[in-house]
Amino acid sequence: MSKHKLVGSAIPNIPWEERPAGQTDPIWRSARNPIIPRNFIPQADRIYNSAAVPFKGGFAGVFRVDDRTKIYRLHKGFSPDGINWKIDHEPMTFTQNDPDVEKYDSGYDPRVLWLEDRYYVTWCNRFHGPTIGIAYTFDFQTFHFVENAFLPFNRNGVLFPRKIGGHFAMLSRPSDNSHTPFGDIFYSQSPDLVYWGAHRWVMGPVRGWQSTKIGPGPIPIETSAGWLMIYHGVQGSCNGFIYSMGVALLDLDKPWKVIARSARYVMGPEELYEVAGHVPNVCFPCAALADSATGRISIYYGAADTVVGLAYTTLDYLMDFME
Ligand code: BMA
Repeated sequence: MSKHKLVGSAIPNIPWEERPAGQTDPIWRSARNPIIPRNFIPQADRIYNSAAVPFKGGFAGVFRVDDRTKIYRLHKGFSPDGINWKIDHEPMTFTQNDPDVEKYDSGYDPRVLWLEDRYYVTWCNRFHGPTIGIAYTFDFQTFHFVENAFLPFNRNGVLFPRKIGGHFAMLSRPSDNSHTPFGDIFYSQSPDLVYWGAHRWVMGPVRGWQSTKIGPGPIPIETSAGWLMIYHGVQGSCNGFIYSMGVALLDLDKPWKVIARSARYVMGPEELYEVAGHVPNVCFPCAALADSATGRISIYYGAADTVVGLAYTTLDYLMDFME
């Protein structure tokens, strides 16, 4: 019986593996990791920071695929169980009729969610530098481009799964045009997903594993106590950045108010496929499925900018970790 309550739908077929005996960490990895290897589809150089959502009794996903020109694009995929995927060999396309907005030709780090009456995809889009693209779909076949949410430069645009105070709501991480050596999480709201404002500061780096920059990860998970935000925290080293996962609890009505935050990382790069690859030492979470019936949470994360991993936890483990 879980102590804390998830708000939202039950996902009876959520991917799940029991916590290994003797495990003391709040999150444990799938024994089948990496669930998507780097060369899973032809011409892929690597497949990593990717997102999944329940769809038609199974799951749909949007995957970051860097091809053998080393250009990153989004590909859709489908799975009956969230673990075994079929990923389209061709990149996704978006309707986009305004000639004054750059047409989608590449993108990365997608997030995907169900909001009110349709699915939305947000991702890091090209518009004179990185910013947040927004598109919607009803069927995961046709994707309608809405707008770029912000001026460049911004990354990690993460929508909330319902309106807050009557507005669409988004977390993001303003950045620079390169491997940004700074970064705080901000909150913004919009009446229509086109015009964004009323920006609020949520939280910034803290000494240790999250001392260089932080960024929102999966779609925030609604609980009776607040929004559960899984995020990434970055620490610099003489050999580059180290990306770990953290967790925080945000106020339900004013999500820029942080109720609790983990002092330690909940999961850091440790396994070989996380510490070795195209970019070593990266665990980059982009999606979480949460089953309100059991409190189970399954997290999809990119490992070493090379492969996709799956990890498991429960609402209680994460809440206890912060308390
Ligand atoms: C960030 C993004 C992510 C990537 C991470 C680690 O700036 O580019 O896509 O996973 O760096 O390289």
